[in-house]
Amino acid sequence: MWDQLWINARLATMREVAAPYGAVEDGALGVVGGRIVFAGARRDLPGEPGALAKEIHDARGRWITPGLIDCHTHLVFAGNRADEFDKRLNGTTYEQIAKQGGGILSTVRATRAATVDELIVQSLPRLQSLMAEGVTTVEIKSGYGLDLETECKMLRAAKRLAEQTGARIQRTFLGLHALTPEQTKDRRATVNFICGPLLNAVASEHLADAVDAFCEGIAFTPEETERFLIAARAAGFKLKLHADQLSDSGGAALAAKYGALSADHLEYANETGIAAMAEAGTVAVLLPGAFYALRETTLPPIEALRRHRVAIAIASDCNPGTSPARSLLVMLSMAATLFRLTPEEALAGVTRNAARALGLQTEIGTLELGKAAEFVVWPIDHPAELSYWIGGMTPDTIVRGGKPQ
Ligand code: DI6
Ligand code: FE
Repeated sequence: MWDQLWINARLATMREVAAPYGAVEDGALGVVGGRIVFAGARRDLPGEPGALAKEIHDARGRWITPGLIDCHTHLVFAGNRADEFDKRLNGTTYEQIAKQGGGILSTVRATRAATVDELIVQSLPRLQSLMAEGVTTVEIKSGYGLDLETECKMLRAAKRLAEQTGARIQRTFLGLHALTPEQTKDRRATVNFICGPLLNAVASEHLADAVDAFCEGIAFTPEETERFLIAARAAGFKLKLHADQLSDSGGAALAAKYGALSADHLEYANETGIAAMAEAGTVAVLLPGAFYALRETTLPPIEALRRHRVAIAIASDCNPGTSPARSLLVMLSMAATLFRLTPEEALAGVTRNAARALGLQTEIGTLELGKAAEFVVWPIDHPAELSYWIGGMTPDTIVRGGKPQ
């Protein structure tokens, strides 16, 4: 006997098949022990529902999608930068704020001063906002410590958030994010410390699944980034990269060269880098929240990504500076309206392709036999409604670990 059987559902399986959204009308979903044991047409069930499962759930014709995946967030941090937001809108420039010690470094000071419990208390509402919209998997980066103690504290906080909420959380060590004024005095020594003792501490305590770096003119050079990626790959980490966000630094090609799971932002990526990503199977993670908040005018090269058949994912980039976003559904709306993705591309961007951007495509991202039973029942008549409405969509039911929440 199966644990649960969902019937009268319209399944947006998000599998790469001929039907848009991998849709199955009059579908059924069977669950045993938190795994999907059937996902398909009701007529193909191996028996009568009542004889198949202990619990029958009638989806009453509503759409069911895979659990949503936010594959790029910085949601663990202390304090916020609303004051800087206010100053900027009253005429102070980013540069002036940075000179006053603002920007990332003000979040670093607050995060260093916070205990792990305080970090959890402040980060929990941001995670809960995402989860309330059907997000079942969240990637969380470090990067506001810039020292061993605080980087590890952030990653421990992320682990405790997973234990506390039941969310599936992937942790990423963002080892190259920014430098304190002290560290800029000897960049080489700082990068050596990050590529050695700090990376080894994160690896030995199994505090992260992947690493990431901010390869950008205002952050780290391609050479520094490459040294970090080589060291991280040798330590067994999966690789991700903030690439070509504000300028063409060759980040897309660098990510592809080292077989990174994803290259993220990509507003200024060139065609050579995109072709290399296609060759390497590197996913393009687009971050409309940062594009919107920075009032960026250069769109990511969507047509080139389509032409080279690079998988496109969408994420919130939830962070206190360039993307204080707490809604993945609003990101879907922005991906469609600002980046002109189709609603199906946008939904694939937070399901199938987001799973690939985390290296979890065998576990989550589509409604398929053997995958984790993480899915969402929506009060919608068409899957396009998930990017049509500008936020405010509340799921009917969210299933995590096979259990309806
Ligand atoms: N790119 C960004 O836009 C954020 N980090 C990064 O690598 C900025 C984070 C912040 O402003 O706090
Ligand atoms: Fe980011």
